[in-house]
Amino acid sequence: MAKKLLLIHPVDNCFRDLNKELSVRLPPLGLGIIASLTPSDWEIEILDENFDDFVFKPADFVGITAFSATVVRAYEIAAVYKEKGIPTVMGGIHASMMIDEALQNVDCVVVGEAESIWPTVIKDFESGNLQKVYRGELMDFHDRKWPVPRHDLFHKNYKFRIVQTTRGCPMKCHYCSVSLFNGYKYRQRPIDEIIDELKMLNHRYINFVDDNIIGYGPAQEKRAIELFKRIIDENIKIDWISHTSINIADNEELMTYAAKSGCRIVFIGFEVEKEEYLKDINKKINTQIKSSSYHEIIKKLNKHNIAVTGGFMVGFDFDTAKTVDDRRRFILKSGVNIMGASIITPFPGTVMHKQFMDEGRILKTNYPHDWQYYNYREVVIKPKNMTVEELENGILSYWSSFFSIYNIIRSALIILFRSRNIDTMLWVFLSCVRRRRVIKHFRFVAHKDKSF
Ligand code: B12
Repeated sequence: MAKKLLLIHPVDNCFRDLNKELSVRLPPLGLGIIASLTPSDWEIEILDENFDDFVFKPADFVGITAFSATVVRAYEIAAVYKEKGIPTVMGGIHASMMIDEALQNVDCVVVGEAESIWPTVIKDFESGNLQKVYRGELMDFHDRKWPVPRHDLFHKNYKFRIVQTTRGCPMKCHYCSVSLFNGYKYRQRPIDEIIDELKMLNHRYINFVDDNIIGYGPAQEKRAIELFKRIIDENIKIDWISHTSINIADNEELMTYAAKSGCRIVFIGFEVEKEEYLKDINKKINTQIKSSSYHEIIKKLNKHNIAVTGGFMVGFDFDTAKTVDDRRRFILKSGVNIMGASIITPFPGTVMHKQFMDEGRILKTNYPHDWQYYNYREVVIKPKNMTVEELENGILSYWSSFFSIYNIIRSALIILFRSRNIDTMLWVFLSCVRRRRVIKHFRFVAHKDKSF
């Protein structure tokens, strides 16, 4: 009889009861890749808590993925299998950074990217020789075929399909764990492979889950243009969103082809509004331009029919209650179409985590229980120049001002005026409405706050 691999995507306790149809959710691509690397004589199922309530399902081997925010739930599920004597393996960013902690909860940990090592894990499992830790290499995807993720195993009700075209980031922003995990080299998938995957998916809505789809220099921007042109030439009709860096607005050709290939929204990490602050957090890519031109960048993209989700952060050591409020005003004035506001969060493995730990300024250290608060929405550190309450109130004020009904309508009208395109306006309007719902839900769950 075929052996069964059960792959589990846990969802953090705060979000489990949110409306299951919400399009802010995305399929667990890592598990789709693990499935595609597993020999064909295995039966594979993905249990996805975004849609299905967890019930025990028999399996020979159980693989679980987790971010820090979802790891508590992941360990709860692992305990169920441990009790039944079914072997468990965990991978993903959290377990990779917290190997010893994970090993207290699962039998085996795959550290880093799994493509190079998963076949060995399966072989060892089959021969009864499963090791405790396996380390994946950072593969160069240029000269090898990526396994096409098993998109067919994801829940059909996801609005977006996800595709990754690059991995790695040469930047060393203090708060981010991406380069630690995916390396400093920007690795690009062959365009032919991406085009084949898009054709196979044959789905309208695509989220390219790259950290920066346009890359970090002229050659990489050229490659992005090539990708967008191929999407157009092959007549692949998609609406897509992705993360990008600020320099997209310096390249007219890039914006033109991105828009023509179906780009609807780009997420740009602006983070903070002053050059000295950007230097402080080592966000080098943004210091190349003046933050006073953030609004020009947004305007340019909007004129190309591309909406901008602006990512901003609060809670740095240079922040006071006043600078936090100044940033809020700056955001409202910047003309950003959708706002992503986060409280700084020292994720495991980052420079920031070490620094805060050394200074004894992490408030939530009852690990693993407290990892669930590491979600960018809750205060887990002791701020330097303000109280925890001031920081909490700060982020609440960002949400209630940006996602007020008045401001959502204002944002929709701004982009309509700039793009003269009703579709683009609707993307902004609906994204803001969805974010408002998520934040409202969060405020209620975390703060029992029904207002707003
Ligand atoms: C897409 C994405 C999302 C999607 C979710 C996608 C999903 N369900 O998996 C959405 C938008 C919902 C999301 C939400 C959040 N995200 Co997010 N997200 C990403 C992003 C941009 C890409 C992830 C991805 O799909 N990568 C591609 C896949 C192929 O890589 P992978 O998952 O790492 O899988 C590989 C390996 O890890 C391994 N692997 C993974 N799982 C398993 C399991 C087993 C058994 C094995 C063997 C191997 C294995 O194999 C895979 C192939 O090599 C990353 C940034 C990044 N570069 O990773 C941030 C990132 C993972 N997110 C992050 C965070 C903080 C969040 C949020 C907490 C905050 C927020 N923005 O609201 C929430 C938490 C979600 C929740 N509460 O449930 C952080 C995580 C830091 C940390 N230590 O936890 C990251 C690194 C971004 C960052 N710079 O801070 N996110």
